[in-house]
Amino acid sequence: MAEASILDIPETDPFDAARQAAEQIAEKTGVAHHDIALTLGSGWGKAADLIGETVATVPATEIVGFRKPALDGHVGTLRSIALPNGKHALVIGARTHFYEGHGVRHVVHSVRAAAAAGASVMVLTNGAGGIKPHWTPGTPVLIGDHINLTASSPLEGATFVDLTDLYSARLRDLARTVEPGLDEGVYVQFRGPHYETPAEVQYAKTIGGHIVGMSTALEAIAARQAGMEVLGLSLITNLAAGISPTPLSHAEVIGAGRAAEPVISALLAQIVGRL
Ligand code: 8IG
Repeated sequence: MAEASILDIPETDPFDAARQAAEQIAEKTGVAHHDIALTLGSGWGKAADLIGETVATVPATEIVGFRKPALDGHVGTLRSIALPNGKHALVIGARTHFYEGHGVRHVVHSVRAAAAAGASVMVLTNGAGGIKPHWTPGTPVLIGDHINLTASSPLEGATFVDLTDLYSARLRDLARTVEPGLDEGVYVQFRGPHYETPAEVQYAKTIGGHIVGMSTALEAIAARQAGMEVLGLSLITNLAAGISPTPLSHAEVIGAGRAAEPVISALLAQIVGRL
């Protein structure tokens, strides 16, 4: 049985918990203010080693509201990295997925903690399925917009947040100054953890989607609520179900991520250098 967390307590204000987490992050990293934050999903992890000098690494479980990672043997960490341009980046290596069933507060806690730690830019990366057949596994794609099919929201109560330009056009343009050929698509978040049926992928395509995933839309909404500018990047690790004639395999997804990792991590590091 998983341990309860402060975020499970109904009376808890999730923003209070995020502020407490930010204080602990400042204390444990020795860095009072982080300028940007990055969540590194499947395939993107190596970027942390390339963007600058790691000042401190903190096990996420030492910070209020963060959970033990779902996969055994993985230690989720928060890393404070000094960038060559003098800014400080907080790298979140501990993502809680909606499909884990701990509730959406847990899903977005790291984003809120990053905002409370000072970050004004949130870089969200993921591994995802591609609906465009020419996106071969290993292709990085900018997220231009999203469709949230989780039937959930990180916002509680009558909190109306504008999501026009949720995925900052300015930051997408900036990413293209590094890699002019970067393609762009609409990210469709499903709950998972099962992959889609081919019919669901056709549905996602029909409603305007190009990328299918299980993580980023809810986090992006919370980032926007917190006033951050969002840059979203998907690594296409597989063609979505039914787009390719072969069934999806988790091992192949992981393999494609590993193979692409050096290239896309270098790309991300260059982008971060210009943020
Ligand atoms: I990696 O094909 C990865 N994550 N929903 N569908 C969804 N999430 C994914 C997929 C996919 N591949």
